[in-house]
Amino acid sequence: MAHVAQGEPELRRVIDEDREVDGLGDQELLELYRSMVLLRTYDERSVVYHRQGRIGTYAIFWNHEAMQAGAVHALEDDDWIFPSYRESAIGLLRGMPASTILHWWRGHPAGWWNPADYNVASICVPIATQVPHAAGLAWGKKLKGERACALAFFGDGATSEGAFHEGANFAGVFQAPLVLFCNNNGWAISTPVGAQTHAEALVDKAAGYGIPGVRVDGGDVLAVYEATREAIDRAREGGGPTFVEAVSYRAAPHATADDPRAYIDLERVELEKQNECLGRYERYLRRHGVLGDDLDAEIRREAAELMRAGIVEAEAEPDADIALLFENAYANPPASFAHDLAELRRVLGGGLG
Ligand SMILES: Cc1ncc(C[n+]2csc(CCOP(=O)(O)OP(=O)(O)O)c2C)c(N)n1
Ligand SMILES: [Mg+2]
Repeated sequence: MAHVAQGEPELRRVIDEDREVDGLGDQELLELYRSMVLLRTYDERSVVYHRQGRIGTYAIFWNHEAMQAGAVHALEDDDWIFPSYRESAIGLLRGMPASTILHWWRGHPAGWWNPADYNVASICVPIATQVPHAAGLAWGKKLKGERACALAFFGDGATSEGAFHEGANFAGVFQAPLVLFCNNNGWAISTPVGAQTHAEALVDKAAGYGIPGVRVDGGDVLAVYEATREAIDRAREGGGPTFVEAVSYRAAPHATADDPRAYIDLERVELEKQNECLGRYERYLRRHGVLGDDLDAEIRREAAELMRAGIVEAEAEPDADIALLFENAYANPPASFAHDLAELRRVLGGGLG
C-alpha cells in the first residue's frame, strides 16, 4: 500500500520540522492562512452549489490549497499566473470576485475576464497548453527588460503532454523567468502517476532541460512558499526557470462527475484527509501563538460572507443571449446562422436569452 507524503524523506518540509521561514512575520503567516481559508470555503461551497444544479461539472481542489496559496504568495502582483482548471479560483487571491469564477463554471460570459486586469491568464482545460503560453509571456517580459515573472500550474498528468515539454524546453533555452509548478496529486483522473512516467520522480525531468528542480511536500504551505520564493528570486535575478514538484495525494474526486471508488486507494485517502493541508497549517499557527479561536472564527466568517455575496451576485446575473453561441464561431458566419438562431429562439420559446 502507498504511504502518506510525510513518509517520503526527500521532500522539503517546514511544518513537520516546525521550522520558521525567513521573511514571514505574523502578518504574512496570517495572510497565507486567510488565502487558504478563502480557497477552502470557495471549494466546499462550490461542491454544494453543483449538487444544487446551479453550476455544471466542477474540478474540486480540496487539499490543494497549500500548493495554490503557497505558490501565489511567493509572487508579486506584477507576476503572471497561468492556472489549469484545478486552480480555477486562484483569481480570488488577486481580488477577482467569486461571482466571476462561479460564472465561469456556469459557462456564462460574465465568467470571462481580461487577464491583464489581474495578471491571471484564462483557466486552461486542455492539459499543459498553458505551459508554452507562460513560457512565452515570461520570455516577453525578459525581452522588454521588465522584472515580472510567470508561474504555470499544471498536474502530474500534464508532464506527459507535448506542450509541457515544448514549454519547459523553450523556457530553459531562452532562460525565461518562469516557475513550472507541478501539482503532483498522484492521479490524472484514474491514471496513477506510476503509470504516467518511468522516472523516479517528476522533478527529475528538470535535468533534461538544464534547469533546477525542487521537490516539496505539497500539503505544507510554508514549504511550498519557501521553494517557490527561491524559484522566483532566481528567475528575477536572471537565473531562468525552475521546476517545482509539489507532492500530495488527491483526497477528493477528480471532479464532480467522477466516482474514484473504482480505482483509488481509499485507505490512503482517509489518511490524507486526517492530515489535510489547512488543518496542518492551522495547528502550526496555533502552536506558534499566531492564531487563536477569535481570529480564526473571524477569518472563516469573512470567507463565508465573501462566498455568500458571490453566490447572490452570480444568481442575479441574467442568462446570456443565445446569439453568443453563433457570434464568436466564425469571422464570416455562414448565411444559415440567422435561420438557425431564429429556429433556436422559436424552440426555446423565449425561455433563454
Ligand atoms: C489535451 C487534453 N487531453 C485530455 C484531456 C482530458 N483530461 C481532463 S483532466 C485530465 C487529467 C489531468 O491530470 P493532471 O495533469 O495530473 O491534473 P489534475 O487533474 O490531477 O490536477 C485529462 C486527461 C484534456 N482536458 N486535455
Ligand atoms: Mg494529477
